[in-house]
Formats: sequence, structure tokens, C-alpha cells
Amino acid sequence: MISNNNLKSLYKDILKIRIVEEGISDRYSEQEMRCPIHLSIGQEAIAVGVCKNLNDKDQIVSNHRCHAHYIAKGGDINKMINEFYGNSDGCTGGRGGSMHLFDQNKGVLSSVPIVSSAIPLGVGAGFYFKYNKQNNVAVIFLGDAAIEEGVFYESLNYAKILSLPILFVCENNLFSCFTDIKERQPKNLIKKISKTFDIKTSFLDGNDTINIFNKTKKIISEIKKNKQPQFILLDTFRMFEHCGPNKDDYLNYRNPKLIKKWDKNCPLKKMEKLLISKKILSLKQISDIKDKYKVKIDNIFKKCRKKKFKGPNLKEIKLYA
Ligand SMILES: Cc1ncc(C[n+]2csc(CCOP(=O)(O)OP(=O)(O)O)c2C)c(N)n1
Repeated sequence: MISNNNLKSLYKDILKIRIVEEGISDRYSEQEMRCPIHLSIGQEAIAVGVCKNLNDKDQIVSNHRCHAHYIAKGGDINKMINEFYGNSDGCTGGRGGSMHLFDQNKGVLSSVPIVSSAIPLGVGAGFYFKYNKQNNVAVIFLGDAAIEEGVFYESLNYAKILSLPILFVCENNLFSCFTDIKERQPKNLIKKISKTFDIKTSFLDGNDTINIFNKTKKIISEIKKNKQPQFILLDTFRMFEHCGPNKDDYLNYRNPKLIKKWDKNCPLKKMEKLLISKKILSLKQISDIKDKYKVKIDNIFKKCRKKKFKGPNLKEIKLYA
């Protein structure tokens, strides 16, 4: 049974991510952010449900759509937003932009926009844990298109054959940019592929935060105990365009019924409904929490935007030793 405190904490993390991303969306047209953006609105349950079960020493790697993973793992939001504005206080000193978020203190090892290329970095982290007999897990967040790259297969093979403590988290939002998975992959390949490497695989609803939290809690403790990789496949949906600050329903590459169906399945709204129905939080308390977060995050945006863009300061960047 999940505690009320955990429920509140999961909700607050989803809310935090949503407010940051809405803040990005609202301000993007000012053309002060110096990078493309890939919003995760609609997909937050996965990042939050998984990362709530990790500690700071567990490492995650992510991809071009990394905001939610970074925040859910505790990444510094100040550094993240500074990064968007190209400031030297950003997490990669303003050099990398939105697709290269990392936070060494919080176990956000790396985010890489070349599809699939963070996967072997996560395998490397798993290898490090095994080699150093460190009881941690490496979590690799990947999209459904990542399984279309060769390095994905090498990575599954290596993780399995070396018994590495790795959790592959595949977020199947059905589309790669504008192309439906049905046009890209043989039917059900994504459901079968990890099993062909004899990797234990679970299928979860990617918008059911509580189930993701409960199931990954068990999976992560199994990985830490048995030192074997596992794979979870989660169905979900991005509500905004592939890249950019807007909804893109007008482009008609996704069926309007599908968009409506997933909109009803919004993880934030579902958590709010649950908290209210269980009388864990009232409407007023939810509204107060939202206001508090909004003010805090708005202030971060204002401060970061106000800084005069000087270009990245290469000398100040501290990367991994
Ligand atoms: C190797 C490579 N090919 C193409 C691209 C261009 N690209 C960027 S994101 C993306 C779609 C990735 O889809 P998916 O992995 O399912 O993640 P999603 O965007 O749906 O979250 C593509 C094709 C790239 N970044 N890297």
C-alpha cells in the first residue's frame, strides 16, 4: 500500500515538471532560449514513478526528451533553466542546451540527443557498479525509436551477458517525430525484443503513476539483489509537438481521437482527482501548492533570462573527472 506522503510527493514532482515545461512553452517565442526543446507534457508519470525509487548514487541516462527525467531525479532546476538561456551557470556551462542535461550530484549521468547513444553510457554505468561492487542501478530512459538503432542491440546483449544492474525504461509514445510506430517497426517487435535477449520484461501503463512507482520499486530491488538487467515497456503519449513549445494537432499526423483519449489520461489530472477523492489534499491545498511552485519557478525563469548572454565560459565548466 502506498503511503499518503508518497502519493503527495509523486504528485508534487509531476506538478513541478509540468510547471517548468509550461514555463518553457510560454516563454519560448521570446527567442531568448538558445536551444531546441522537446517537452514531456503527458509523459511525466514514467520519470517520476521510476526516479522516486532511486537514490543519488543510482545513475540515469536520458535522451533528447530529458527534462522530466532530470527534474524527477532531483536535477537542479536553476542550472537547467540557465542552460536553456545559454548562461555559463547552466549545467553544461551553457554549451549543451536542453538536450544535454546532467547533474553529477544527483545521479543524472548524461542526456544525449543522438537517438540511442545514451544507452551504452548507461551500460557503462552498470558495468562500473558491477566492477566496483557498488549496490546501485543504472536506469536508461529510451524512446520507442531507440530500438531502431544498432547500438541498442549491442547494449542489451552486453548488459545480459555480463549480468549488469541496469533497468531499461522504454517510453513508447507511438511516434518518432511524425511517424507512427506501425510504419517503422514490425508488429509487436518492441514487446518481444528484450525477451529475445532473455531479459526479464514488464509491460506497464505509462500514465499510471502509482502503478509505475509500485512496480519499479520491486523491479529495482530485484535488480540490486540479483544483478540482472530488466526492461520495462510503458505506453504513453506526448501532448505537445515533437520539438517546440506548442500543440501540433493541426498537422494531422495523429488521430484526433487518440489525442483526446490520452488527454483524458493525463497523469497530473489523474493524481489530482485521486488526492481529492481520498481527501489527502483539498482543492484549496492543491491550488496553494500550484501557486507556490509557480512563483518559485517563475522567479528562476526571470533571473535566468535577465542575465546578459555572454556565451559559455569554457573555463568554469566542471565535467566528470
Ligand atoms: C541517430 C539519430 N537519428 C535521427 C535523429 C533525429 N531525431 C531526433 S528525435 C527523433 C525521434 C526519436 O523518437 P523516440 O526515440 O521514440 O523518442 P520521442 O521523441 O518519441 O520521445 C529523431 C528521429 C537523431 N537525433 N539521432
